Amino acid sequence: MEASAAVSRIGLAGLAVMGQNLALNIAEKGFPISVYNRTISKVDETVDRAQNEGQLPLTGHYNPKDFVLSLKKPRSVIILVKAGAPVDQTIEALSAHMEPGDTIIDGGNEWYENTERRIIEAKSNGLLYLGMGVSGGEEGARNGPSLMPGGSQQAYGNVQDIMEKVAAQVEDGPCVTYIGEGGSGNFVKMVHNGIEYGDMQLISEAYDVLKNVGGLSNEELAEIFDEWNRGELESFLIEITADIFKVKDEGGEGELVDKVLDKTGMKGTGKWTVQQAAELSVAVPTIAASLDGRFLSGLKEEREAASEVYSGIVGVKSSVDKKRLIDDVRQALYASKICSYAQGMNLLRAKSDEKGWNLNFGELARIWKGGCIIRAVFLDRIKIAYQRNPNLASLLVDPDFAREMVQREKAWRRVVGLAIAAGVSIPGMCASLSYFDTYRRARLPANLVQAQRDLFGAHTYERVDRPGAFHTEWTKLARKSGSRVAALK
Ligand code: NBP
Repeated sequence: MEASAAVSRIGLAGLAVMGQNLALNIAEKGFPISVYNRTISKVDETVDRAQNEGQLPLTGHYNPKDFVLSLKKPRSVIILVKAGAPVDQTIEALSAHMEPGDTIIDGGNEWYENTERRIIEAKSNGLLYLGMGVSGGEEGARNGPSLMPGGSQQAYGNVQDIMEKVAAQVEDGPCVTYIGEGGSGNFVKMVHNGIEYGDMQLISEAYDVLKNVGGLSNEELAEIFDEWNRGELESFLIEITADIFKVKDEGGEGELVDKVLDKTGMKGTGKWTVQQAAELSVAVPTIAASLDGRFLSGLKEEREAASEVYSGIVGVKSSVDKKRLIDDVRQALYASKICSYAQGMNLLRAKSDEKGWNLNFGELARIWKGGCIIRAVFLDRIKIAYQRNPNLASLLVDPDFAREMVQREKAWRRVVGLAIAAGVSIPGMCASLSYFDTYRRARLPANLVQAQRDLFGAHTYERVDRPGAFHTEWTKLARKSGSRVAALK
């Protein structure tokens, strides 16, 4: 075990799934690293792995002091522990041994306001701080994640060379960029996760329609998803979905996917995304539908009871042309996905405006092209859309995406119509289609809502034909004209 010689370029504290793999990745890229974990068996485990995976330059430490003193100055320490209080406790333990100019980098899925608080606390001790979103799970951490560092730009400068080597690499560079000040890195990662919820929900709906309206087998589904992964939908989530359909149940008949309980877990970043959207008055109906989908999936016993109550409802079964349905679902999935990304990007824009983060949306799309769970070929098109117009009001009005929406609109409506008639719930696709139809219409029935508000609350309304705020005695006038109508009869 290394004693206190300052040999390592960087340190990492917190050696669960993410920390262990990121530490090995950093070591493999040639940066000597020190590691530490509260429970010391994980230190030994990581050191063993470093030996077994190629004698990597990684040294383990059993206490915060030795760990911190083993780092070259200015010191940079990545923390990868459970978000919340464990991060505060880890910072306290480590910062006791750190000096002004040293940096703390929290790589967890942290609430952005916690990061903003810690930036201020760190500053009062002369320390620099980064809140860095890390996406890609275990595999990404080991072989190349997407990294979203926000906070002190000086701190980023100290580790930029490491991060650029460690991140996933795509044709237009490493999947990392300095995101912005404050908690922007955590906020961007949170919205990334919200978009991920939306993608997973939409894919599960495509599966539901193909299976329960189209009657496709798991074998056919595997083939279709493999095929989709060679076209515009090419992405990590489509690829792994194809793989899932191929796995047989080793403990019984058929495929394993049919034996998995239909109850989705979650850790909270999707919920935060929807809460933030509500705070900022930004519509994110597809992401919200995916969150609701997870809530409802949790009511397994209630749903089973309700299915008995409504056992008579079988939906309208019509004969479907399988080939056409498959192609329609592909188009519906793509169009729904564009709406979901438009919502996520607009949420980021609203927060960026509020906080003055000056987020670069094209760069965000670029660093999501590799390493992370939502990595997809389609992100390149989002990058290009924002490069073409950084002030784009919505992806839906980018000329290329608008053309694609028009091309897919009919197929999308056919899928939604068929699913609704058959009684197959597709909340994400419906939410996306309604979002699209609402956004593209110059006139909405909001005139009636305004009139109602003015009638019962004197909230006033604006007119389409002249400026100003107006109030009308709706009830009085209605009664008067009502009696006039009666008199005419
Ligand atoms: P976990 O979120 O499961 O946390 C386990 C780690 O936290 C262990 O190292 C544990 O130490 C440490 N820890 C806890 Br719990 N309480 C502590 C305390 N009071 N003081 C010091 N250490 C404490 O680990 P993870 O799944 O690797 O995730 C790490 C972070 O990365 C989280 O914020 C997570 O949300 C985020 N993330 C995870 C993934 C993923 O796929 N898992 C993906 C992207 C981001 P111990 O060993 O002593 O108990």
